[in-house]
Amino acid sequence: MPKLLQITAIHPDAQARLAAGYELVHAELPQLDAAWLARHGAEIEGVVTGGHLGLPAAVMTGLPRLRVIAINGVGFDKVDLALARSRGVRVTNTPDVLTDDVADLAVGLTLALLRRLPQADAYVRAGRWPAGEMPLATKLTGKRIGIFGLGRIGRAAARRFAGFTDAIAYADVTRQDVPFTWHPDPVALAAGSDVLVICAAASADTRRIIGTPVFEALGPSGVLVNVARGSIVDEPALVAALQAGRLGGAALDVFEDEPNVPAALIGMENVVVTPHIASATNETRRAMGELMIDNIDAVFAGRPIPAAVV
Ligand code: 8YV
Repeated sequence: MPKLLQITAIHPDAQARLAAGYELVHAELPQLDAAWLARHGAEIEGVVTGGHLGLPAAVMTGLPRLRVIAINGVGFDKVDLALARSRGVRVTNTPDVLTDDVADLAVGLTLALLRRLPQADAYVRAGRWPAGEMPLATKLTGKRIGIFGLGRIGRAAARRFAGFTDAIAYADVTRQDVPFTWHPDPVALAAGSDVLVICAAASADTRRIIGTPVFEALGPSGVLVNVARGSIVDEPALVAALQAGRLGGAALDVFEDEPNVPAALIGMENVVVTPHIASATNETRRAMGELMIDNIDAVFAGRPIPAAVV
């Protein structure tokens, strides 16, 4: 049985299937130092990781027999693809099966933020209802929605938001054949949006692309929703814009330095935070795990890989 290094938890059903077909070595990323690699590195033929973790280049280099980096997620921004390619290491991911969940959460976070659902829940639980009604919230229906990144997830989010409004626009590098207004850049998109939803893939091109000019364009009644990657947003600039009241609010599932969320964000009433749960449903995590193992099986069997990045 090939030996795999597993650095992320996967769905229990997928875990059982993985354990039946492979010898598993479990470790956490911080453990994978030079001493660990010197002891175990030569035995490892595959790595099971998450989109949020990827695999540091130093670890990849310390695994001389590595054949596959299997990501239990769609994002591959934390894997050095050029290095993998140069070493003949395949990189696989789990697209499509998580699209619905991520798009669902984009809508859920938007509603949570505008309708103040976390505060409403806390209000009832704290026994405050008998003393009076909550302050009024903000309506979603009819608002102008801007989608930054119209890939699979962005399109799925746009379809969902189309149930709330006719005013949907997007920014992406290329104009697409869709019934939504195209803007070439995120500042122009933000200027015409009440809600800016980040659905783009993380890359060197999108790193911190959502910064002060975008927040200024969104303005004090605009809000930011991020279900993509923390690295796309300039987090210190976001905190500053929210603190100064130059941006109306934010609903965030992803952060620059997970699992660390800036204390300033946690202290704000007009911010909703969730712990990177966009794909975290039983159904979807099971499907991701199955696809991830299909990918690994294909590599070791020499078959075409269902979802190969490299
Ligand atoms: C997960 C993700 O949090 O798909 C991605 O890129 O970030 C998420 O689905 C993670 O990959 C689960 O392992």
